[in-house]
Amino acid sequence: MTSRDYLWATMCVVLSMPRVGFPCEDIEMFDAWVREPPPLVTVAAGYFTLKNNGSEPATIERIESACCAEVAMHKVLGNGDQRRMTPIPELVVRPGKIASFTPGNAHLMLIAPSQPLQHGQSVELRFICSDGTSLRTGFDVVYGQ
Ligand SMILES: [Cu+2]
Repeated sequence: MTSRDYLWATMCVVLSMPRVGFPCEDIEMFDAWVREPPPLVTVAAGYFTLKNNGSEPATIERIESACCAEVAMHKVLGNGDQRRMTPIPELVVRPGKIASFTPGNAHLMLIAPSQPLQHGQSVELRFICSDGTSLRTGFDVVYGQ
């Protein structure tokens, strides 16, 4: 086999391989918003809906942002006075599935913002998947709701 034949053979193998997944890049984000916290409150809640349009599960391991000291995923357990929240260590979204963080169900905690979060602003959050891919999304800071 000449080196040219070898090159073609290699290219054919590469082109015929199944597409390798990039889980966080196949995520579509909807309704990403942060509730403006009351004055002097140093934590804010964020909400979103996302869909995994890829062919592999997307495992979101953590979320980063320059806005805040920390961004955590929490779910709400129980109801009424019994309500409490607990961390979500990772969020797995199967292919074609939707995950919704909505009030009373689950939320992001934006902890210790470096500047007050006020309506009209947008904060950029970066969702990081277990394979190292990531997704940046702007969250609109909204008053009330
Ligand atoms: Cu929380």
